[in-house]
Amino acid sequence: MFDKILIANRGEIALRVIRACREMGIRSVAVHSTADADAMHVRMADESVCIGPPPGPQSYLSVPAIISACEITGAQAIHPGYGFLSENAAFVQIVEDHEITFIGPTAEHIRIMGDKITAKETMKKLGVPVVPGSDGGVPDVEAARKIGEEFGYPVIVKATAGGGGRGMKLAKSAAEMESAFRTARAEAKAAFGNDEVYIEKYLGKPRHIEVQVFGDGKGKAVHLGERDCSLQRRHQKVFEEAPGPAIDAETRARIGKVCADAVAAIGYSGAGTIEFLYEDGEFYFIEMNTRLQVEHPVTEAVFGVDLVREQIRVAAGLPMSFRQEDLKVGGHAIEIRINAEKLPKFTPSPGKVTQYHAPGGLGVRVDSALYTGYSIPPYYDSLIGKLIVHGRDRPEALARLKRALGELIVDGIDTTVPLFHELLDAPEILTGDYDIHWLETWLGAHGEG
Ligand code: MV4
Repeated sequence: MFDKILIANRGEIALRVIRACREMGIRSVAVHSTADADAMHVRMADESVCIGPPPGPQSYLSVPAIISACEITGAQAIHPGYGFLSENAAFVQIVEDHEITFIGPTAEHIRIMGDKITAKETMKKLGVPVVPGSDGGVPDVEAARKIGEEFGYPVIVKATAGGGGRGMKLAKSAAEMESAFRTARAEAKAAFGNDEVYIEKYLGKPRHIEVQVFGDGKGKAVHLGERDCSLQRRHQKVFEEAPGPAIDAETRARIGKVCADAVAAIGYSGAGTIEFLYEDGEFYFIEMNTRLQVEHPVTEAVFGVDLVREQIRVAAGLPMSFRQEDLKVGGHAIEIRINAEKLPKFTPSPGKVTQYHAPGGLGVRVDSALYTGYSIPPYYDSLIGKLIVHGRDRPEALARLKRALGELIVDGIDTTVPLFHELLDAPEILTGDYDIHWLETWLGAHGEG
């Protein structure tokens, strides 16, 4: 096992990894920008290294700075958290070239899943159901029109280098195809330096269901059920839950096995998420994320596992500490993301937190790097905390969420907390009857958006 791990991240996820390290008796190294000298992850780590000025590219995204911090401190492994360098195959390659262990999948697996056409092709071959559409890249408008005719409109044009909602264009009819295709290409070229696009049948009102998988890197893998992350605004998740309200035990076991078998077949190592659109009882693969996700705590709550501990174990060459038959859904968990943003337009609201009090009690977890007196810097994303609740069933989790939200105090800045007080009164939230478009429609009707 490693003696020392460097965490190439900040905020709540850096704390999350430090906590796992401490429980495992592993020393932790925080890295930070000059703007983050007072950040909680710096205080909580055993050691810290300042790696540069506030903008991402000069600190948290600076490969030389992070490798140097490892060399200086003698850290044997790097945990990337999410975002920043977590899905950067070139970074992983450099880390390995320095004989440092990357806590995550191989550069090759990251590369495969980072190219959405290759990812889809790989998953299809492995028996994972995919969205009907073009076989790989679509070279020109003529080919795009053929796909449109073959699958029927509406179709969606997606950038292979995109993902997470970036670089997509809808074509509702043949008349819209040329413009959608050309725009998608041009935008993909400008945003990613890669203009390759593919086309899928557009699903009108699916849910976003993602399956948590975990591999040992030696051909064994398990699944830890699904999360329903349909409640999103502008491709940012807002509210996530496990298990999915629309998924029964039999469906979970079936799609879970398909996913676990697929990642086992490629020798995948560590945590991964296989994203699906789910409509009319069918799953359609869209993307795979090769990182620990923001919303991993809802899975941890219902399965009673520590996913970061497992990531560290398999990175160190140890076996996973559970088998598929040990993993049973226990109760229901919900996470809400609290952002430093001002409603109704979700305007970033950095500044000094004059008072902070985290909720507690039975079934409540708060993952946050906030403290009273902390100044939220303007340079990074606006997530300031996650409130995760766990109950025996969904109604209990919802009641607990409402109760915990009432205990939360964040003064001095604007946050998205008031949104959740309102959201928890919406009938569709109470029944679980929502799809990927429900939240934005609801926000529109509530004067927000
Ligand atoms: C789609 C889709 C409908 N049909 N693909 C958006 C994010 C990216 N991961 C995939 N996305 C979508 N792909 C087909 N064939 C609708 C979306 C989509 C969406 C997906 C998940 C959660 C929220 C969403 C909001 C708008 C569109």
